Amino acid sequence: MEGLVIKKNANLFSVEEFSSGQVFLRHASGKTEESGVYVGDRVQFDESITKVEERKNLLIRPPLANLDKLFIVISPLPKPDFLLVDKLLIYCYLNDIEPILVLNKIDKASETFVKNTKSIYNKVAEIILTSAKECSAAALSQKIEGVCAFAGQSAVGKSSLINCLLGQNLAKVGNMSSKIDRGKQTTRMVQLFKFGKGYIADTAGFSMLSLSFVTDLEPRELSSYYPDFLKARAECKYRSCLHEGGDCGVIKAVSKKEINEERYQNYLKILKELKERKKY
Ligand SMILES: Nc1nc2c(ncn2[C@@H]2O[C@H](COP(=O)(O)OP(=O)(O)O)[C@@H](O)[C@H]2O)c(=O)[nH]1
Ligand SMILES: [Mg+2]
Ligand SMILES: [Zn+2]
Repeated sequence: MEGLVIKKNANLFSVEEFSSGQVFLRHASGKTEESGVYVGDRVQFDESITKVEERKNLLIRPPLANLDKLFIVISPLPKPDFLLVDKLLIYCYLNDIEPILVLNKIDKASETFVKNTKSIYNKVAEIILTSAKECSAAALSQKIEGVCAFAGQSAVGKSSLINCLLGQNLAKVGNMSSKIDRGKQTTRMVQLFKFGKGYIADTAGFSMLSLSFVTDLEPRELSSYYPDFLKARAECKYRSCLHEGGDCGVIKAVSKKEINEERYQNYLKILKELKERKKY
């Protein structure tokens, strides 16, 4: 039989069989036990899990395989950390994950805030507006397809959105002042919930994706993960331009406001991190 691993509990996996949708509890065996089985894995199984199909990606924290879409959630409050957003976007492009930007708490957002956010990211990713408070998330629920997960700063409303979509209080909602997200929560479990044409990963206990992704990215490759830099990059004098100075199309585009200034500044910060990492 063939199925999808939707839950892991100690050594026991819940496998949803593809054709019947029936869920079987199975252990990994021999080779698959050695190499590891993760939530999101497509597997072959009989009395136990005998084979893990090739993965398109594997996140380590939270442990999740074959992620298709990542909803990057931001809100007017807490104020968006656009550096984190940009890192998550690169993470997605590197791992063959479709990023979608979710602007939550629109019940609290000013028109200017919405307009500014759209102007920064309209060339980069699809943007969806939601209010988890009013459970206004129709645009979001239509986008659920394949294995989907949520990421973003603490208190932007990830758990609230998941609860709104699933119609039950599965994910623990925190308040703005409590320091719940990391460490304190005891459930470090990832589970997939069927929703629409896909699954929603409830990654309770993980405030955001582990961002150790950048290690194997060459500094000069970085700007190829910036769709909004694409046109300007063609104007750089040198093909290996890092867009830090000199005769650079990207810098010109920033001064003409064709590329967002903050996005460019954050690009420089990520570039610096990559260069420093390379030194060791
Ligand atoms: N006004 C408003 N508050 C929200 C919205 N979504 C979440 N919140 C509140 O923001 C706080 C953090 O929400 P939570 O879902 O725990 O955020 P998470 O840390 O990203 O999972 C809670 O007090 C929620 O009630 C929203 O759309 N509008
Ligand atoms: Mg949460
Ligand atoms: Zn350049």
